[in-house]
Amino acid sequence: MPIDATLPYDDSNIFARILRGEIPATVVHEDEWAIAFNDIAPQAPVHILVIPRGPYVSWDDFSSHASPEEIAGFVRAIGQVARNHGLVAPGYRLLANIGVEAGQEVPHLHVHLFGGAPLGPMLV
Ligand code: DGP
Repeated sequence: MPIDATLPYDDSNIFARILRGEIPATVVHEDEWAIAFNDIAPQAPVHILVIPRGPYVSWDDFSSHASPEEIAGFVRAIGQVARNHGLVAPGYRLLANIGVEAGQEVPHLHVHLFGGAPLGPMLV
């Protein structure tokens, strides 16, 4: 069920629990500002979710309330993950579902990073 991304942050969500180490995930990157882990249901050979450590539901929330350091750290973490997986030259896709019409399921901002094979055209 897609979430209403305008609701306040709920720290019982699954990614908050991964951040706190309460449930396992295959973490591929972590730093002061972000962590990245493999998606539980990969849709490409590489399918990684990159999330800010801070409690943000949506891009609106993050871009309005995160500090410049958090924003830079999150953006840099995405780039670092792509480099670490050898995706800079072949290329990769970033996608963020925000809110109901995009089908966002987890109410903690996350960017999907897809790669490792030709991905075909974006359908939407
Ligand atoms: P979205 O629809 O953009 O909110 O994507 C949520 C993604 O989160 C979806 O691709 C599946 C993934 N996911 C959901 N639950 C878990 C989990 O417990 N662990 C991991 N690693 N990924 C999860």
